[in-house]
Amino acid sequence: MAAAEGIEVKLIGAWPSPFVLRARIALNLKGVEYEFLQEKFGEKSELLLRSNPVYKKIPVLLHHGKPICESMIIVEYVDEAWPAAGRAILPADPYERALHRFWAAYVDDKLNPSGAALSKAQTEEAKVEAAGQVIAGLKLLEEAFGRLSKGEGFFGGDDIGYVDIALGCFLGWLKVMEKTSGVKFIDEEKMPLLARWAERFCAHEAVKARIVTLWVAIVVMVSDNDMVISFVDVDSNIDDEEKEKGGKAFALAPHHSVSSPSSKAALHLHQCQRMKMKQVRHIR
Ligand SMILES: N[C@@H](CCC(=O)N[C@@H](CS)C(=O)NCC(=O)O)C(=O)O
Repeated sequence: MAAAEGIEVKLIGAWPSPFVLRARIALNLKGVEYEFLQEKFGEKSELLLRSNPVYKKIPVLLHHGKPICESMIIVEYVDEAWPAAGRAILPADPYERALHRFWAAYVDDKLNPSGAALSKAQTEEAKVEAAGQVIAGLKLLEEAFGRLSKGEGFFGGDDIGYVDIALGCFLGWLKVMEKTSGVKFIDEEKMPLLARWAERFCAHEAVKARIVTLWVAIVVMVSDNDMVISFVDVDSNIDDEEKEKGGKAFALAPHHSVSSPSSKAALHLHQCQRMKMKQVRHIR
């Protein structure tokens, strides 16, 4: 969105961040217009440092210039600041609210560290162990889904709610991890409720455009223990024909490069060139 004077809601973020995605989904659900202030990786803007001096992390929501930090606090803030817009993100009943907060905290405190451990695992043994922890963590959420959804399509009932946002923001990255590890995390047979939920979540109007761009994050293994992650930034203004052709349509922005000698990085870039078309076709 173009920079505009007088927009009362601004979000400091970066599109590949799952935490930023949480704030965007909440704002979308409430139909709140906002200006997206894109941070560059490896650099922190003066505005970010001033707005979140404690953690210095994205996302930060600026409402009339006042900063709100931490993704799930932003989600709650959006729910409370725009109560009349859209459906409530947290349930009204105090006990139900407590349950939803519990499972959202579980995603950040238990599941997310397991995912991080998997992406850092160096040995086959460590990978198997970490992947097992992610799967065990998701199985608990499969059970929780039965309890929270009350037979409807989302953790939040008949629409996206608090736990949906907390967990769903990682679905793009889970796909990336499935590609790199070869492990199917949300298996349709073992976790049928979560598998169907994930499809519904990604297809939801408040999510669709954003999660799709996340899926073109590309991770390439250049050897067993050497991984390079690049992000292919998709410009939403480009037309479909140009997207199909690739090339000009994308700006390749290498983000992480983990222990990659330059020859491997070159190979990686070559693979990216090929993969991005495949990825784009797949998601369209
Ligand atoms: N607990 C935070 C986590 C946010 C977070 O880790 N953001 C990452 C981007 S995905 C970040 O800003 N990293 C920069 C840094 O760690 O310095 C939240 O929920 O908002």
